[in-house]
Amino acid sequence: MTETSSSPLSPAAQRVQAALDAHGLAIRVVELPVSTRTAHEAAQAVGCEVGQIVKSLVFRGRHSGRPVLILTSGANRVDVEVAAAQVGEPLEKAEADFVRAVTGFVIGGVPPLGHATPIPTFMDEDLLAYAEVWAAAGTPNAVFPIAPTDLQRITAAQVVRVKNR
Ligand code: 5CA
Repeated sequence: MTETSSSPLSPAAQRVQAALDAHGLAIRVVELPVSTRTAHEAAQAVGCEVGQIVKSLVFRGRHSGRPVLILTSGANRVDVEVAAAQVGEPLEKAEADFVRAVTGFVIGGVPPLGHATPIPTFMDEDLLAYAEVWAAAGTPNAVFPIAPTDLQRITAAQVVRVKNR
């Protein structure tokens, strides 16, 4: 076994590492001594552009009550009307308790995969402009790098436009 990390990951980050491992990707979750709670903090922590940070935003279908995950570039704000048109249902921003119940993770650490329940997933097309992006890995100081094409594949995400133009 080739274990390169120096200290064990926290349990929440381990769940994300296991989900990545299940897809056969040689990606290591990194837990940092600094906060990656926001896209700006995460970009600063790993030394990338804020647009390369993947925000894993949970919305709730207004009619169905079902969760929808929108993986958004850290440079963008989701226009809920634009997103709803592509999802096919009016959306509202989810409450923190709902996010925790459906994903199994707390806000600030919600990852794009490895959730407690399956969540239909959409991905901001702007993420595809980068060779590598960084996503949250279960805690507000854990992240992992991934090619956006791999992220799209392992989350089975539908690529969408999330901003108004
Ligand atoms: N770790 C970072 C970068 S990978 C991260 O998780 N960023 S995030 O954008 O995906 O997660 C924070 C998001 O959670 C915020 O953009 C905001 O949309 C949402 N959020 C923050 N506070 C609340 C809250 N009280 N209730 C619902 N959503 C919230």
